Amino acid sequence: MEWIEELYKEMIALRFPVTKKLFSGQSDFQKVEVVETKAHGKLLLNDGCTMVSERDEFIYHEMIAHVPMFAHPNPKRVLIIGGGDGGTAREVLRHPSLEKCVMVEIDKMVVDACKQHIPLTAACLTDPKLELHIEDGVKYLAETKEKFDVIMIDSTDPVGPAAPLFGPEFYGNVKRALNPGGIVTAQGESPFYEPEAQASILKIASQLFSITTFYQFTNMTYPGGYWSFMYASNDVHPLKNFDAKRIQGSGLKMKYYNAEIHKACFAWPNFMLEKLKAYRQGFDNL
Ligand code: AG3
Repeated sequence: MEWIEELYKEMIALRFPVTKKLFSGQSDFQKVEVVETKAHGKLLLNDGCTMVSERDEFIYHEMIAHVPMFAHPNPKRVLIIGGGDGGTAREVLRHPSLEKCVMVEIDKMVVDACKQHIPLTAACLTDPKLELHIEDGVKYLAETKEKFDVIMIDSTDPVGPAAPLFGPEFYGNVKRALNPGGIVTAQGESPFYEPEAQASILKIASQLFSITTFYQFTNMTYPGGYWSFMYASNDVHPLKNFDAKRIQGSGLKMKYYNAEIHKACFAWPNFMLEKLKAYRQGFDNL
């Protein structure tokens, strides 16, 4: 039996039995691989890190997208930075209020490999409401004059091409590109393995936004299983402003996300609260 392995920072390894190798290429930015696995469907890896498995991708993609899309009262314009596999765009595009979704992915090889091998996430990339730019998201945000209601940072780990997506300059431009009432969510790493990276990103956000926190989910294909997104806004509190009836009213059927998950995902155990308390804003006395 052949296996593919993610070795995560010499702390833990994830191994998946491979039934078929579908794609392997070296882009200008990273190694891109798609394999068929025995139990997780097709799996996308960038530089040996698991990004998407067909089996559980719905969890990550529903959570990065629907939490801000249902916290915001009327999201019309959305920007996705990264997200080349298309899963985040797919969930955004389901929202009836959406007028336009701009997606800025740096690596064309990821988009092409997913279009060819993982249509489950990438089929939506031809949707007329989607404007896809193959470009550096850092540069795009520094230059764009467009404004958005929700910005989603669907990145890899904070190394290589994604490293600037975790920095202060980038977040200054995120803030500038948000409409009043805007929300940003971002891939937030592992609470167990990356508490320092989380504190650093929340510190940056807390200097620009008045409501800042992480929210959590669990999946089967990221190291440790326990994973997070960052949430920041100056106006929209994800719990105080939340109208659960909008979920039912939307008619959308989700596999993971629902009103109970929305309310619960902002809850953290004490070891995390301890690490985040200096920069988590807007969640006292709820
Ligand atoms: N983004 C990557 C999440 C981080 C995974 N990290 C890892 N396996 N070490 C996923 C992109 C989905 N659209």
